[in-house]
Amino acid sequence: MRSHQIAAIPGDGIGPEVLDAGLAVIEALEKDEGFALNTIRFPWGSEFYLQHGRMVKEGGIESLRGFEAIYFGAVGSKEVPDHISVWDLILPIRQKFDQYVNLRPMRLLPGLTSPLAGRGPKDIDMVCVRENTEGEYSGVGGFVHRGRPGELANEVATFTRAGIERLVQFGFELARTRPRKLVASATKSNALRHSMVLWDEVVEEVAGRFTDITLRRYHVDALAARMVTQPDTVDVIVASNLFGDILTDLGAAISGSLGVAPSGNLDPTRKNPSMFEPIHGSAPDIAGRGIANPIGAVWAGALMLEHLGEKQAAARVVRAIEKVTAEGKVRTPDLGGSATTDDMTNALLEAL
Ligand code: GGG
Repeated sequence: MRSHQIAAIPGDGIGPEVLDAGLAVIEALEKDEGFALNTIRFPWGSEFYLQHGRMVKEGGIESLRGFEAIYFGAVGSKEVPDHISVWDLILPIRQKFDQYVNLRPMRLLPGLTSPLAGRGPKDIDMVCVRENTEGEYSGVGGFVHRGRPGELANEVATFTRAGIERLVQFGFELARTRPRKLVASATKSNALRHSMVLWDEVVEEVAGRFTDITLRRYHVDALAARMVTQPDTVDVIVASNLFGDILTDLGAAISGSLGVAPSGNLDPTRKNPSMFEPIHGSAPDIAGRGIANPIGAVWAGALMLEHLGEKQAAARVVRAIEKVTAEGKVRTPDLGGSATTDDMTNALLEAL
């Protein structure tokens, strides 16, 4: 029996509800597939902050180092400013463990309806390779003259050649495994004349090493429009932290719902644990009502299984998701139905 050490951080809002669903689906496969998750839960998040004045206990993030993977729910609540909760929990984990790739598949699952008229699963099948440790979310910047009339704030987008290169390299390698062999680079080098000029230069250099892959360069605004008007022409996207964050919400929306989209925060070198989470946030408006769609978290669980080397189990989870969406009998409210989180979880367990 193969054993995997997992840190589960359910977090805020609907995070615990969808993470429980994801763990139930994975655990249902354990015996059959010959592995066991040894999962330790960490109660970190906004409630922890209200009790202790911090989102994570002192030394807590470092204590995750010994785990093979981190399975994360969501962060954000009305009680804690978002820039504190995000910068005390999720972004430090990504930076500390050098999870420089944020892998975000955006795929219209069978049976789901895209808001784009006439588009089906063959048209919407993209994956974003989002830079995850630097760029616009480097955390560099500050306030001057705080609270005074001349108050000033700056946020310094920080790009390194090495950071761009390793990210783009991952994107091209991924494109090699996909049938269309296309990479779209999200740039904005007409207006961002330093950082995005470096981005473009490094992308061109990396592209030169992948003559079997076609590179297309788009300004990010044009790429956003193309994802709506011609999604079938977009395959692998390489993007900076902020651009990738925005494009993937768009990609999830055209795939039917933010509730179904997964992500993996990867350290491809495997020196540090990688982290898997749905891309959606804590959705305080529906938290506690038992109606959150667990598919994003379950699919993120499949990405985690794949990362752990449990490829057959991962494929079974994805097939179960596809079966349930294709059948169309169980739909949570984000997909236009009235099913609960438990209904969807049970349908996925049944499909397994
Ligand atoms: N499960 C993802 C989550 O809680 N996201 C909150 C958020 O806004 N994160 C910022 C980011 O993904 O960069």
